[in-house]
Amino acid sequence: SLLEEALRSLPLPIVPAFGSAGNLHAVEFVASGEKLATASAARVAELFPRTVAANAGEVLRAGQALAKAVTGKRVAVLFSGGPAPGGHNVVVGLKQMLGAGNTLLGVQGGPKGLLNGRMAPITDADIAVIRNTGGFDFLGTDRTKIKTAEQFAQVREVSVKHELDAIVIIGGDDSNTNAAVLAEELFANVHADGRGVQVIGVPKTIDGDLQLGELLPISFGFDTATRVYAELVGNILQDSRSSLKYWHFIKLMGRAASHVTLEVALQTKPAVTLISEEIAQRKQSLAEIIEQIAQTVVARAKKGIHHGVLLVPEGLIEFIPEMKALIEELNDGMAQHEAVLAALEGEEKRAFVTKSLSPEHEKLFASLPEYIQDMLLAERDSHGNLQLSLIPTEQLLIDMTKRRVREIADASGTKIPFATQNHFFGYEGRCGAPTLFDAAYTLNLGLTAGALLLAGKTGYMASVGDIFSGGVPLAIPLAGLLDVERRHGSEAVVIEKALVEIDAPAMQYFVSRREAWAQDDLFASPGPRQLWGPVASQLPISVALNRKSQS
Ligand code: FBP
Repeated sequence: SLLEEALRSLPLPIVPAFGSAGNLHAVEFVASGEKLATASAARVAELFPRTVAANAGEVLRAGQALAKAVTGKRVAVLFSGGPAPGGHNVVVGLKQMLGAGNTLLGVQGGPKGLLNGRMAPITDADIAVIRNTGGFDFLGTDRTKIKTAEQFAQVREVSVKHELDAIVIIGGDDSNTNAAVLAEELFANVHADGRGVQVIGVPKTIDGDLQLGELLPISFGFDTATRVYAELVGNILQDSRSSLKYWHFIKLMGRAASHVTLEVALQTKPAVTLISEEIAQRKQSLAEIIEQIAQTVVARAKKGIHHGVLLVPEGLIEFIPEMKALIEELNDGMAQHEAVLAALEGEEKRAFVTKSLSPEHEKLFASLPEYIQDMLLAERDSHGNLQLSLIPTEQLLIDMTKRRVREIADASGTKIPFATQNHFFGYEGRCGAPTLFDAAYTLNLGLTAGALLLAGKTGYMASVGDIFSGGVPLAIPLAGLLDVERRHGSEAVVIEKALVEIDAPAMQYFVSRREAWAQDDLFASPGPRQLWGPVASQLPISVALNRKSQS
């Protein structure tokens, strides 16, 4: 498109440590003085002995320019998990930092493509085409978890066959866990001369749940995706105020965490916004949530307002304590009866599961509409996640609120109009052209990943700190982020998701205003994201608010 053409030539800022666009240089990475470890550090040291010994949990920051140019490296790069705007620019930055003296290979189709050795060199012509464009379509992506001995052997074989010196994994928490595991597996003795394969992760996800304060203020893609959703929600808010007849229930993507929903609420100020983490903290039941929504509908109706917008995070269902307990029991049961369930469908499957549940969960499960029951029984992804984006939570809330509003109307003998529309904004936000923030951030993440490889590092996640004042390339030791949990009776290594913190400034700001937004139409419609002009460099509101309190 014309826009894509214009964006390809858009200049982007480069962090001072790497020089300038026309004169890039690699750097040494030096200890920052900050160390990372989780409560599982001792077990992580047993499971990841070589990377833990080499990296010692130390965060590194860019130092002086490398004294000698590094050449001859062969590096494979892959996307992993859901797409996020800016991914292409990571590849651009990586290619620029590796320069003509090294080879960058693009892995097609994510981790599965790596296992199958599907890769080809990335050329300068490719880079010119993908620069500043949205999507992961250049290489494709998937969600394969690399965990078995057979898969590790496959990666070794592929590394030998393609003479790989390094692998860069662009992904979220699960994918960076993959990166940590591979870094340990491939630490040494992959090639005949005893060399290993370096592995570096790059923090991606629109969900915003890969965060680490100043070290990693936000994952890339969050800014663009929330701006796309905020534009759509803003348009709907204006429509609802114009046509004066609908309540719109909108589910927003973001997996477990409510960062996306909170950010969109801050940008658009709708009548009702549910934040999963707060619901969990207050231990609210589904019935209590419905009561809260119904009371807002009734209060607005009393003022003659028969319209409104409600935002619901896609992960809500897992945060309602009773539903969480039900899902946990279902997860265990489904793992236990995997073979039997695989042969059943529809009514038979629901009946089998219902009778295998404990009495309290049997009742709760039976009370849910079939479309929710079916989604709770759907296959988990290869990381064991419930496929939240497929669960029509917004429809469930509509159905239950309708029932409650009708009861209130009947009891009071009044008429309460409550016409609804449901929406899910998810996939439409993951591949848009990156905002200036995401475009610049990802280019510099790519440069940082490349510089880490040239500096001989492995087992780190690339990051850019101090993004509010020029930016400093950082290396976060992946093993320092790992936790060890027990899942279904065995050990699971995970990077904990960063959830919305209730006492963080962004959440507190929202809490202090939501009552006013509920009572009247005080919405904002931010319009389309801007790539030029006065508001193009605006930061996500939640990131800016939370950062303010740290400075
Ligand atoms: P990751 O970035 O963590 O991979 O996930 C992003 C995401 O968009 C989630 O918000 C959503 O729950 C999920 O992907 C949807 O997955 P899929 O693309 O497999 O339907």
